[in-house]
Amino acid sequence: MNTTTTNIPKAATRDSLIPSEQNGLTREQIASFEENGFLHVPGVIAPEEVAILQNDAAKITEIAANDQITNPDYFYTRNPHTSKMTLYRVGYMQAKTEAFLHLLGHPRILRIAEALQGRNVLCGGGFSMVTKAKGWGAAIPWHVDPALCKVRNGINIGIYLDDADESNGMLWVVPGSHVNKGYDLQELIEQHGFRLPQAIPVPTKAGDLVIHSEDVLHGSPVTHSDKPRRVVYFGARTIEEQLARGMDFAWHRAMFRVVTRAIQRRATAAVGKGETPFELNPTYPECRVSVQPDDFIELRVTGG
Ligand SMILES: O=C(O)CCC(=O)C(=O)O
Repeated sequence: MNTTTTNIPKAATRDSLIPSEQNGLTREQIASFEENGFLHVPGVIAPEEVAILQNDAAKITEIAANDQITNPDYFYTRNPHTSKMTLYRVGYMQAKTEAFLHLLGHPRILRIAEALQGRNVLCGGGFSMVTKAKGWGAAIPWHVDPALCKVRNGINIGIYLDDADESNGMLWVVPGSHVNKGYDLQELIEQHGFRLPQAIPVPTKAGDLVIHSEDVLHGSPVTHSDKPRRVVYFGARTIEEQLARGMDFAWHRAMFRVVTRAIQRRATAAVGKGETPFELNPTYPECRVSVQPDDFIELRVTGG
C-alpha cells in the first residue's frame, strides 16, 4: 500500500489554485485561521438540513447509548460515577445515513476546505460524530490531533448539530498554539485543570462550523447537562501530505470516490436543490475518479 515518498511536490499555494469567485472564505477569515489556528464560521448549514441531521443523529445514538455496540465505529468510555460505559463518538458517519453522506458533499464546506488547503485538498478523513451523553458527557481532554504532518498541517472541520455553550460542553481552544509550541501540556493541565491560561471558549449555534488546525490545542469539558451537544468532524489534508505519510494513489482514489459519491447524491437530494455542486479537480491525474450512479462505492475507507 505504501508508495515511495521521493519527488513529492510542495503543497501548491492557495492563491494560485482557488478561483476567487468560488472561495469559501474571505481573505480576512483565512488570515484569522492562520493566525489563531481555528475559525468559527456561523450559519453554514441551513436549519432544514440541521433538523434532518439532528433526527438521524438521535436515531443512530438511541440504541447505542443504552446498549454498548460491539463495532469499532462506536466509542465508549466509563462514567466514573455510575461505571456505565458511555457513548462519546461514532465513526464513519458518511456510511450511517444518506443525510450524513450528503453533508460530506456540502459545497460550501468543501469550498472552505479548499480555501484553507488548496486545490489538492482531500476531505472526508475520520468522519465522526462527537456526542456528549445526557447527564454525564465525557470530556475530550486538551490535545492536539496526533497528526505529525510533514508537508502541510491538516485541518478538522467541526459541523455543529446543536447550539453549544457553557452548559453543554462547548469547544475551547488556545489561539495561536499551533505555532507557539513552547508549552508543556501535561504541566499546564496539572496546574490549571481544564481552564488553561489563554484558553478561550467557542460558543456556537447549530449549523455553524468551527475549523481547527490539527496542531492547535483544543478540547471540551465534561458535562452534566441533559442538552445534547453533537459535533460532526471530518478532516481535510492535501494530497501532498497524504503521499508524504505513505498513502498510495489507490487509497487516494478510494477516498475521492467517497467524496464524489457524496457530491453526486447531494446534487439529486432535496438538500442540494439550487446549489452549485463542488467540483473536485486535483492536479494529480492519478487521483481523478469516475463514479457512475449504480457503481458500488465502499464508503468506509480506513487509513490516512
Ligand atoms: O468537539 C470536541 O469536543 C472536540 C473533539 C476533538 O477534538 C476530537 O475528537 O479530537
